[in-house]
Amino acid sequence: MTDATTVPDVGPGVPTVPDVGPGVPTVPDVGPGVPTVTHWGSYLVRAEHGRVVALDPHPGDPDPSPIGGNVASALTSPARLTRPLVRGGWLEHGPGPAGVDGRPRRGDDRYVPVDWDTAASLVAGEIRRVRERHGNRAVFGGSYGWGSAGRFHHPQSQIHRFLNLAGGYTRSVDTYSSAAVTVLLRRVAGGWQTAMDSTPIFDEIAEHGSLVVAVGGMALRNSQVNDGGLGIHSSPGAQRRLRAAGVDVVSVSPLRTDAADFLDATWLPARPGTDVAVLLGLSHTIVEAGLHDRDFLERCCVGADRFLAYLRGETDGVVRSAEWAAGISGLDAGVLRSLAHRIATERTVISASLSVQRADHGEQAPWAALALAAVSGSMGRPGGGFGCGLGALHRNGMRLSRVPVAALPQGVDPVSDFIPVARIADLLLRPGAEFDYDGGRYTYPDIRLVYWVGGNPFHHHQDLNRLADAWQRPDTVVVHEHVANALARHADIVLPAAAFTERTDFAAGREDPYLSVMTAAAPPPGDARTDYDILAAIAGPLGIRDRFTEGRSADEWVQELYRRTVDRAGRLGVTLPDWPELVRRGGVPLPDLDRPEPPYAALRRDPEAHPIATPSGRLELFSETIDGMGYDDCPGHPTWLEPAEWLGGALAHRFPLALVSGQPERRLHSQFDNGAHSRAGKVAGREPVTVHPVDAAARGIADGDVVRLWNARGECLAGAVVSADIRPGVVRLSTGAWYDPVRPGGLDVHGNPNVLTRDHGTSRLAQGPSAHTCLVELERWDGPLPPVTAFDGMPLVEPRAGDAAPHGAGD
Ligand SMILES: Nc1nc2c(c(=O)[nH]1)N[C@H]1C(S)=C(S)[C@@H](COP(=O)(O)OP(=O)(O)OC[C@H]3O[C@@H](n4cnc5c(=O)[nH]c(N)nc54)[C@H](O)[C@@H]3O)O[C@H]1N2
Ligand SMILES: Nc1nc2c(c(=O)[nH]1)N[C@H]1C(S)=C(S)[C@@H](COP(=O)(O)OP(=O)(O)OC[C@H]3O[C@@H](n4cnc5c(=O)[nH]c(N)nc54)[C@H](O)[C@@H]3O)O[C@H]1N2
Ligand SMILES: [Mo]
Repeated sequence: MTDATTVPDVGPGVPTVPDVGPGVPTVPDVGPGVPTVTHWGSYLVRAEHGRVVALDPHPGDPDPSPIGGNVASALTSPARLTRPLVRGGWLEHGPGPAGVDGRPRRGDDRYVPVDWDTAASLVAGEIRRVRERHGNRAVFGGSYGWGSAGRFHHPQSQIHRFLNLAGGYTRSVDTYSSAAVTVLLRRVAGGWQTAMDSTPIFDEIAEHGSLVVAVGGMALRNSQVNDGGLGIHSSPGAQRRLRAAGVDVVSVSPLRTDAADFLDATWLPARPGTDVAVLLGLSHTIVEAGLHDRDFLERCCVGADRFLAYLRGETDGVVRSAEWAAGISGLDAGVLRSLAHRIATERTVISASLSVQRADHGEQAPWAALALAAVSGSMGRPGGGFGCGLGALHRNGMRLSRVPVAALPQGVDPVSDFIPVARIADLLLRPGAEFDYDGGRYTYPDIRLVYWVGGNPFHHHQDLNRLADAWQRPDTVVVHEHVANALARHADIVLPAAAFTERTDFAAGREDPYLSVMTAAAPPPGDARTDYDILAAIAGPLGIRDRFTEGRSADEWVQELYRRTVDRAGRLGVTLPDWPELVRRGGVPLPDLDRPEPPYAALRRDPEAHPIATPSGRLELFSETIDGMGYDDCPGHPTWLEPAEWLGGALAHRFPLALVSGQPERRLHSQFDNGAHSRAGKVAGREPVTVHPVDAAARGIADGDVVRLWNARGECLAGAVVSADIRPGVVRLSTGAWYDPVRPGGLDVHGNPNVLTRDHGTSRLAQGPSAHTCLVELERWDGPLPPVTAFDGMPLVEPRAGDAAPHGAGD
């Protein structure tokens, strides 16, 4: 049964040729298809016999992402969810903690198909039971994750709107991407947006700049991706222009491939986790030579005196010199000294990627980078200054559209409880315990119901074995998913969600400003429905259907949100076509509107007239506010604090390799890992792990071998790629391989790095995730090879001969 509102009505007149404006081919040399937008680019979707068969790149995209090659194969694979499922143990025993009192564990159980009426009334009944017995704060609807592009079908907006109407929920704040730097910048630099608005774009750097120091690199593979949608991939071209203009790039990173080949970057492979020392050493060298920007430090910053005293060792006798930094980072002191001289004498961007703050004391690296930029003389000048995650996503370094695009209103959450996003396992394991966050002290509520739509904690969270234990605690876990991934396999009620190729919507690629329609290309398979239709069905028995839908079908909502977008754009003097015309054209470019002066440039020009949103109105190199919180893991100025695990620490004797687990080249996070393009990158069917030849030889490992990585938290298999493009002593295993343990808590046979990473907040300030602080050991795996079962689909309860169908089953 397919719900009527999700049957695509692409209608006559839907163009297969998007109008992308002058300068690009108007006739695609690909087969017919309907336009869509993903987080990794725009495509034309081709379908045959009601099934998506291919995503062809947007004809105007000069550097299309091959990630689109995952979609068709993944959505038609055996892992695709096509009917509602309920976990056997939950059906048999009812709601309650799993893995105790003879109840099977979540993640180690089988599933029973049910019909939609049964599924919807089970979910509605649980929401009612939990809120009546325990209050709405016992519902966790954090639901962190990327979901898919689309202004209306955005899964987070859908679930948050629904749960707010259902009385509220405990939510999560900040992101896995940037928690530490976001909370820090709010306190010391006027906030994330202010820093982003002050980060020069590549073309300005090409025009005015001469040096980019990219701490954590700016991997081209990461600029394939943009949150919310992407028009065409214009970042690679902009990075090429930067190089052609003669700008030099220095990449401080354990991986050579963290800067594009064509940038010809100088590679400084520091030990992971030592960036703060490197940045302090550079600042000290500049100050010692008297080359620091006294004027900017005095007029536009507060606390420079405290920071400089720390650099000089006036408080503790430790001089943060280039030699000191070299001893910690493994870089050469002479190289650091000459780099410092260039930074102080040339127009420079000091960029901190997001990876360096996804680490123990992750607040310190971006703060030290900001301080170096303030010292350097380039802050607030064209083509220079602080680079907030330059190149980490497609938009970072590109000009963003300022045309406002409407979103689905989420309403207001009547519940005040929240967690910092990466404290999910603590929340479930320690109800009633207190936690610190950004100067406040809060309590974890007792969660009974977890409801997840459009994110994958069994991908994104650290220490998955700990999460899997924590996940047994609630009474009920409800999940909407496309596919039988580890999240679905750890849920009680699994509701099959339509994918973006199966629903109509619109989205805007904000970086190469382009607003596009997303036309449904195929109906959802089997009983799959849009998240909206699923939630509307559950809203019925809860008595909130009318308020949830406001009487609109999905397609009516899409057109309403587009109408609001047209209105908002009109108020800025921008005329957008009406919906039928947008559909006819496929998409429209958005014009570039006037921009205010970058906030740090305005600050430099006149700090009295243009203060930033800090207590002092200035950049804070010493923050009285943070200092006043009294956190020993986040002092009042940028400080080198030894990470809990690093190559210079005691644990390195037992686990001598640093693990970096950054973003995967062949997919977005865990999405479509079962797709063709992602699978083509596996080695012996496992996620590839990059190992330096010296480390491989010492362990008898050859390219292509299956290896085992382990530490005290967990173990996994992976496929060795032996390469000199990595610093010796470091291994790299990207995120996103679907978690596939042989038994609960046991060996993950597929290569998910999060069985190894640590689940600790960056500090009490931001409580961000600290995945990059991780030591491991490695060996060749000579044992029998356990098969990868991650892509096989949901384990179903086999109906025994003579059994009646389970209650409500049948399609
Ligand atoms: N070790 C380590 N871990 C990390 C990181 C790291 O660097 N190292 N990086 C972190 C970062 S930066 C991030 S942002 C997170 C990402 O973590 P997530 O955003 O949670 O990862 P995704 O795999 O994108 O999860 C999205 C899920 O939503 C599902 N989905 C997509 N569209 C829809 C939809 O329309 N409806 C429904 N119901 N479901 C949908 C997909 O199938 C997928 O399972 O990971 C974090 N984890
Ligand atoms: N293809 C693809 N692109 C993506 C994504 C994806 O899933 N796939 N995800 C997107 C998302 S959600 C985000 S938030 C951004 C993330 O953007 P980033 O956080 O910048 O990206 P990462 O890949 O996590 O890390 C970049 C590099 O940092 C290096 N690194 C790790 N630890 C250290 C360290 O201690 N010091 C230094 N100097 N370097 C270190 C690693 O070599 C790694 O390759 O990427 C986005 N881009
Ligand atoms: Mo992210």
